[in-house]
Amino acid sequence: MLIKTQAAIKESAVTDYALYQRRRDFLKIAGVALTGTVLPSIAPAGLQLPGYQPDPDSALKNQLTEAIKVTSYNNFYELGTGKDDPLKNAAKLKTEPWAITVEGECERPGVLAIEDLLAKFDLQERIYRLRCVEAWSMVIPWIGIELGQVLKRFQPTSKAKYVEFVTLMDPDNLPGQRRAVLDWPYREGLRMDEAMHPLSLLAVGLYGEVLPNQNGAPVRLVVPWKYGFKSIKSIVAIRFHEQQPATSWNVSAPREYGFYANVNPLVDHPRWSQARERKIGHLRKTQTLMFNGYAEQVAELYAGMDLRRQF
Ligand SMILES: Nc1nc2c(c(=O)[nH]1)N[C@H]1C(S)=C(S)[C@@H](COP(=O)(O)O)O[C@H]1N2
Ligand SMILES: [Mo]
Repeated sequence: MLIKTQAAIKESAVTDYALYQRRRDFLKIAGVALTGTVLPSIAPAGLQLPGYQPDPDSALKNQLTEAIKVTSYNNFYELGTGKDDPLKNAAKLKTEPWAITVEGECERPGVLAIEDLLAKFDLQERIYRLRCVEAWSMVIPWIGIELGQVLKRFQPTSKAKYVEFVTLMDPDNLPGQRRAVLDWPYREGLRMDEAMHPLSLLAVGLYGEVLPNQNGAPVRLVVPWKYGFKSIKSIVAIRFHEQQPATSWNVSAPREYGFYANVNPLVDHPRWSQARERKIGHLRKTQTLMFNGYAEQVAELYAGMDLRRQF
């Protein structure tokens, strides 16, 4: 791992996609290994990202949140409840070795090592807005694999109506898990059609680099039309279910955090409005968009549902 200098940290503070792209091209030409050179963060030392398809056409490419904010203002309760705790405690997350157990309602249950995930699936860059339930948002160039492509390999049966995701349980190392802030391990879930939707991503990197620990290394979910808490970090298990699985936030405060958690400016959180949000790095608040701006792609998944009741 390279030691980051102040200069390297400043250089990472790019907001403009073209600048980010030019810097990457320059590093490639200069033959610099990209991993660990740009982000001011603790990234797993051993992992390397193979080439990926960049996403220069995204309508969000000129709205990227600064890399330094993406990697230093986080929600990752296993590493502490303060926004700056995950970066401070990042080294406490042990990511090597890492594998995901896939089980439940599928023909071919198995264990997927992170190295195999990187070697066997096509990596893509996807610029997505992530909207936290706390009414702030970021725009992040993720690198990952379509979740559906991975799930298909395990051949879910016709009984598989839902899929559950589980975060690493390691209270000896993860300070947050020694306190009962949440029902550990962190668990999340999706309906099968949501999981198979091409927008759903298993992310392994961001800003051209291996995922930093504080952002959920080595592999996390990104479901851009749902509140951030659905995008579970540091996944060790995926389970197919016939029934809707229990999820950590829904168990801890069912009136505040529903199973669906679709971004919806018309349905307020019991303690605050969801109509507006603060883009991190901006002063003025902006209007929150239905399904976080992805309505055209995903609204049909919820046709006929009462989104006030099934929030
Ligand atoms: N395991 C785990 N996953 C998690 C969380 C968490 O505390 N633990 N926080 C969630 C919340 S509330 C948000 S907003 C996003 C934040 O992702 P980021 O820190 O990469 O921006 O991660 C989500 N995934
Ligand atoms: Mo969140």
